[in-house]
Amino acid sequence: MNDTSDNMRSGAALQPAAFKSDYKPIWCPGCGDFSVLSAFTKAFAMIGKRPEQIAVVSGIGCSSRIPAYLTSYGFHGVHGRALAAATGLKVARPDLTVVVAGGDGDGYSIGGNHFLHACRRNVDMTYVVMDNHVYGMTKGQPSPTTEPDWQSKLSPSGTGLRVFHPLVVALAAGANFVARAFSGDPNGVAAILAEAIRHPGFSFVEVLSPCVTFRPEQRNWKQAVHPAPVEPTNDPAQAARRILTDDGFNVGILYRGDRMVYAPPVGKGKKKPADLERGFEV
Ligand SMILES: Cc1ncc(C[n+]2csc(CCOP(=O)(O)OP(=O)(O)O)c2C)c(N)n1
Ligand code: SF4
Repeated sequence: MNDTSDNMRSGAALQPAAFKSDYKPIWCPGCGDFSVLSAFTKAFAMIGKRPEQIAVVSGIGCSSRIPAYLTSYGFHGVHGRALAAATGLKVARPDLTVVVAGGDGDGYSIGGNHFLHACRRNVDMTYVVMDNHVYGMTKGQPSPTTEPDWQSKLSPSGTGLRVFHPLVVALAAGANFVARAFSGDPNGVAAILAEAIRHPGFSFVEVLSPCVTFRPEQRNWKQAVHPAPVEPTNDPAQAARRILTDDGFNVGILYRGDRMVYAPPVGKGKKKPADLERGFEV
C-alpha cells in the first residue's frame, strides 16, 4: 500500500491520490476505463474510508485489471466469478467495503448466473460493470450487450441477437440500487458510486465506458448521454418500465430499494481452514 501521505498517518480524510497504486495502467490511450479508475479513487475519498477498509474484487478482462491500479485490498480472480468471490468475502468480513468490478463479457456472459444470484441475495456490496458492448481483452468479439447489427471481422453480418438489458435484469432479480453512469464524466461516476456504496444491499452501477480500439464509434457516447429526466423511484416495476423505454443513455440513479440485506451472522460455529480440510479427508 502507498502509505506516504500525511493524511494517512494522521487519520484525516484521504485525498483520491491516496487510493492510486504505483502501477501504470496498460489500457489503450483513450480507453474509458481510465476515467472509471479516477472515479473509484474519488468515490473512496468521498466515503471517508481508508484503503485497508476497502476490497475491490474483479474477474478477467481489460476492465477487470482495475484492482491492480488501486491502493486497497484487491482480488483479480477468475473470468466471470468475481461476484462469487466477493460474496464470500463480504459474508466473512462484513466490516469491509466490498466493490466488484469488471466488463460486460465477464459479468453478463460467463458470469451471468452469478449476476442474477448476487442481485437476489442482496449482500451489501457494489457491482460496477464497465460496459463497452464488446470483449476488449480478447480482441473484439460481440458480448451480450452488443447491438445485433454491429459488424466486425468476427461478426461480419452482425449477431442478429437481441441485446441483454442488465439494468432491467438486475431489477427483476432483486438488486437494491440501480444506476447508469458514463465514464466521460468521472465526477458524475464518483458521486453515483459513493451513493451506491452507501446504499445498503446489492448496488449495481452500469458505467458506459468506451472501448476506443474495437468500438471507436463509442467516442460519440459523449454527445448521446444525458441526465435521467426523472427522480429515482423505489418501485422496481416503474424503474424497469422507464429503462426499457429510454434510449439507453439516461444517466443517473434510477432505482433505490429497501429490501432486507442478507447478512448471515459471522463467528457462530466458525471453523478453521484445518477443520474444513479434515472434512474432505478420505
Ligand atoms: C474461463 C475463461 N474463458 C475465456 C477467457 C478469455 N477471456 C478473457 S477476458 C474475456 C472477455 C473480456 O470482456 P469484458 O468482460 O467485456 O471486458 P473488457 O476486456 O471489454 O473490459 C474473455 C472471453 C478466460 N480468460 N477465461
Ligand atoms: S481493448 Fe478496448 S477495453 Fe481494452 S484497454 Fe483497449 S480500449 Fe480499453
